[in-house]
Amino acid sequence: MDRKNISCAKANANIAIIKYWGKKDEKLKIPFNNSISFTLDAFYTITKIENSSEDEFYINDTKQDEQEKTKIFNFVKNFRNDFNQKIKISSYNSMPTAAGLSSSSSGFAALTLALNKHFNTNKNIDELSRISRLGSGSSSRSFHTPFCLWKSDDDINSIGTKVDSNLDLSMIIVIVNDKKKEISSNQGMKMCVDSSSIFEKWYTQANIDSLKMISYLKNNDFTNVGKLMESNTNLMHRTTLFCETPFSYLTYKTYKVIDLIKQIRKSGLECYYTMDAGPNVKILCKKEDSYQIYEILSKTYPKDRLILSNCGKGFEVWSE
Ligand code: 2P0
Repeated sequence: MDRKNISCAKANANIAIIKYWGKKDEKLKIPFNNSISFTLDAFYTITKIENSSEDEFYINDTKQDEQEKTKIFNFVKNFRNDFNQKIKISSYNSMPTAAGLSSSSSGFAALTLALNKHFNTNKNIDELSRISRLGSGSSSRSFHTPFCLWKSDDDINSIGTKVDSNLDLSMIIVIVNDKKKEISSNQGMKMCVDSSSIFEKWYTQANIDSLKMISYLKNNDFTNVGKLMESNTNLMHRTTLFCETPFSYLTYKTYKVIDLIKQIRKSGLECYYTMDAGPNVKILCKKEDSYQIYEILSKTYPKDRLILSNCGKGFEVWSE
């Protein structure tokens, strides 16, 4: 059989239930605070790497511009020793790219895993999580499922580690806007680090939140997991309003979804919201309630704007 020597990896995206918002080391992407995530089965990236006559980078079959290509091939240096060994990288995202749907978390995790395979570098999970972090901070959390803690620590120890829990949860994503965001999360968090008057309050509280969240997860205390997730996202989004030039990722449509979640909760079905660097809303609920909540949401939102996801099953690596 003809072997084409294509190295492939699949990684799930993760959504933070305690947010990463602000780097204390820009270059090494070391965060000010610990964050905790939940991986999604429905949101993933598959990356294929093959030898080529020139370095190339595609996302969803579209050739990427020089700026994107340079960023990615700088990252390739973490695995490639022989610069003459050119490769073609083809990534496929199951979700819209750069719309606050965490495509960079699965993107860099899948790329890291595929590069490790292609160049036979045999790095362990901790090393892969660390290197992936250098590409995109949140991707360091895509190496453990369903819950992962990413610590604010030094370069070696600021990596993803598994958080124990028996909670069986799902997430429903309400897409109110799938366009590429105007202020990237990198720019947004930098603006907050540089000028938000409540930034210190944010990361101090987020570090406290991360410890509480670990204990709620361990105790399978879904009510407190949900409440804490909401207060954490609320404070993260408040930091943007206290910048020298205030801005917000949230829109009127975001708040309409939040109102609906509160109504559903009042009716006795537990569900909680969180938002990232974009207006889309992610709703955390027990898996056993997820379909019923999805059906209620579908009375207000078309089904092509709703994605129901269980937790990710873990990454995969293979060759073709
Ligand atoms: C998070 N976000 O914890 C937070 C919440 C956005 C809002 O992680 O600059 O694209 O590459 O490290 O990985 C955005 O993450 O940012 C992000 P960089 P990245 O999920």
